[in-house]
Amino acid sequence: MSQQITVTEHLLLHQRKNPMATGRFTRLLSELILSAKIVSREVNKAGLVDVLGFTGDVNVHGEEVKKLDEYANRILIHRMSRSGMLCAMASEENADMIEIPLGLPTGEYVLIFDPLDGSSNIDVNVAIGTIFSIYRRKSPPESPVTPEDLLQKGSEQVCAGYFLYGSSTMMVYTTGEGVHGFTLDPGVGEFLLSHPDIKIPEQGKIYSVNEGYEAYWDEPTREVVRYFKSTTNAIKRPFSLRYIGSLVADFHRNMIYGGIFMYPVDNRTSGKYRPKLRLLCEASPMALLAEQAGGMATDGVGRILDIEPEHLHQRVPLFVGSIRDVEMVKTIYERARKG
Ligand code: P6P
Repeated sequence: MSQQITVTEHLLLHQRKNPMATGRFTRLLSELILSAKIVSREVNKAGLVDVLGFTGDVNVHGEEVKKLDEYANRILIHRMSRSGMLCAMASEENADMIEIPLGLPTGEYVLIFDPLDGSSNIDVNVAIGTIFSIYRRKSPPESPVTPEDLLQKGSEQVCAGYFLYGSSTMMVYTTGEGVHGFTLDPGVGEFLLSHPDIKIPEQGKIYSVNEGYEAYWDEPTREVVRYFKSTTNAIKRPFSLRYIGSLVADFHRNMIYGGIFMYPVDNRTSGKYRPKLRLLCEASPMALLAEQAGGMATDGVGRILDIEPEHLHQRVPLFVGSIRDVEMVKTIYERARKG
């Protein structure tokens, strides 16, 4: 019989190995897992109940909020507020920091999340996901939470991961000791260890970028993408293009198969070159996972995990995946900067 290890058992194992780890962190992740199970249940029947479609509201980024987005956000805020482990939260769907309601117990952690990333795919049954990032607060306990508690660089994360609502529901996470994947067994309602110690192949064969925006890219970005389509690249043949339009799904594929996911700056919305993906709730957690799995993540210049956030919804360019491919991207941009 295969060794069925649940996330909780895996966490306890981690806790025993890391004397600094406390049961409080395990409790925090257990609450997050319960939230994801509730979201997964709704995502898996989205086609059956009136959860589809737009709420008519827009989020802080001016994007239409679909009911499932809103539902997932509400579930996470409600449950995690009651975990007793957090002093504050931030969500991709909320403009400002989310405080823990008065009267509820608080703790030393900060949770930042994208409740349902890839939501534009909800109505067409394409895999979507929840991305999470956990920090320790910087300010003294019992004192008011400060912006610095949330605006921490990615290398300060104590945990990062995602839930992928696809052909099966998966949880992939790291606490700095490798990356481990669990698959939900709906029969018993447990996430069971299915992908221990995930490692991204050093050299990929897949590139993932929205080629439809080529007209809006700067020349160095066009050169980067040409590299992956050429016959003179590291594998001496064009990479395969795979683009789902759901970061968690594209990223997860590259974690398993290898490859590079790219979201460069483009000038399609304002005439100025701007990034789209958010640093705190998308790029930083994915960057920690990638590095822990032997990969790399850059904004085209430096390490994503070294970026000091200036505001909650800061956006960055993201190139993440197989280390050789990401290093080539940095080389091409550096060559362009030197002229
Ligand atoms: P585009 C989803 O909205 C998201 O934030 C990521 O999940 C995804 O990788 C990206 O945007 C897709 O953006 O502009 O290609 O549709």
